[in-house]
Amino acid sequence: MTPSERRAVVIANRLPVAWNGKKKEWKTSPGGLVSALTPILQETKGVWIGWSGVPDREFEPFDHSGIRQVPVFLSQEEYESFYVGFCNGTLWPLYHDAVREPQFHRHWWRPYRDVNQKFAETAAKTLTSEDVAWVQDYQLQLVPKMLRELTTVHRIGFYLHIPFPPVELFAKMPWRGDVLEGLLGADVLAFQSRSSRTNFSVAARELVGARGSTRLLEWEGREIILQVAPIGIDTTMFKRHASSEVTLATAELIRSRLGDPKIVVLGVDRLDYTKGIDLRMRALQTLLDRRPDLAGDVVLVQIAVPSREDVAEYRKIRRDIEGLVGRINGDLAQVGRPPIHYLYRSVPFDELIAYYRAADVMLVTPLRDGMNLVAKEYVASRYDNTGALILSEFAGAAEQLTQALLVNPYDLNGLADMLERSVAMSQDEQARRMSLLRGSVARHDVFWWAERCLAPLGIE
Ligand code: ADQ
Repeated sequence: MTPSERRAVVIANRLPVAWNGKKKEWKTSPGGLVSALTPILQETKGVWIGWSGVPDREFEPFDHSGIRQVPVFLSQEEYESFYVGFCNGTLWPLYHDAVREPQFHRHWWRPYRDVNQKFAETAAKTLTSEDVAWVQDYQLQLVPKMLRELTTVHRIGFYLHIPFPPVELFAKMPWRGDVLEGLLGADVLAFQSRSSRTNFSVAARELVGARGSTRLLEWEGREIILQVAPIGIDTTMFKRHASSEVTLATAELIRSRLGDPKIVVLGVDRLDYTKGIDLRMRALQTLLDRRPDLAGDVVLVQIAVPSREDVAEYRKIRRDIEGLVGRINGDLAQVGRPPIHYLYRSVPFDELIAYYRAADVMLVTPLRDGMNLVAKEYVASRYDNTGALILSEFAGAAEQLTQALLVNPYDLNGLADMLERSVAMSQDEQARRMSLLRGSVARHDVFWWAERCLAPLGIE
């Protein structure tokens, strides 16, 4: 069998389609991962295994966009303990530098293990010894080992979309050995950044006795490749939409609705405590306190997508941020000219790109982020080399986007300084930095990423 004939079987927490209960149909979920993998899965007659997103509801396997979709059933109870509990209450904060206290509960761990087993068993029914299994993300870290026990699949790959934490933090997790052994079941483990790969290698050597280096580990008589494969976006598609007349007209309209300020600063994030939304608002406040002459000239638009509202910490961060917006606007607004415009909603793709076009400065300030695609989407939309990107050093993207204005988001004065610098940045400096950034984002797009991940698994 040649590499191009090998079937790729993606195993992810969610299917690439979502069930619309009213219309009783499946709709493709937008996103880079789906658009990158769709052609590969179509060509190789691949399969996607994942949860439908609807608890307590059985769905039969079906075909969508030329791809076989195999839904995994999750009960409401499993959704709460596996997904809301262990995935989002334990792993998410632990893997993001414990910026919130991770909760360690045995009654969440057991369902995590059982749900991983269920995914592995569903996949095992489909996988043949010629296939490649490609497991995605932190929800399914035990699946590689389980697949090795249940199948004779050609190769097993795993991709971690979020950071892998330093061993000092990871070591706190009572089930650290099970998680490491689960991951070491893969042939190739891929990470967003060099630091995540190093952290994993150290943890595997120190905590379960794997041998080897940052790039190659030996475990139970097998070799495991550790790869760095930063995820990218479909840059051509972003450029095309960003330069359309409709987008440019919408961008103008956005600026005029904001009162035609001199500088529009933009933040776009899922509303998550890892994204540093509060810190960027406080930095703006610091800047306006320091430079009252900028009031009215500089406005921040923050678009926050509702996220994980079933998790208590997320309801709290929403309240905190909305309180902060109220306080800052209360302190600093002139009538009709608030310094912060806050939108709590998901905006359609076309409108999102118009915001990227309307923004002079993009503020991306996560406390920790696997990659951060928003930073790359902004860069890809600045086809005319205008605009400035302020980027946290703690986003995976900072390893690639070295021409951004890199900041430590915890340093409020430093962040305010950088904001001040960005609003005054000359056209020449903007163009020099942006053209280098655009080159980097275009070279490492989502198709480059998919190829980089799949080639060592035997798919070309
Ligand atoms: P996320 O934490 O969700 O992803 P990010 O990489 O920024 O973070 O991706 C968010 C996506 O949602 C972007 O494509 C963006 O366009 C979209 N989006 C954000 N706000 C939006 C809004 N208001 N309206 C509409 N769309 C919006 C996780 C990891 C990241 C990693 C990705 C991919 O946490 O570190 O980069 O997976 O691997």
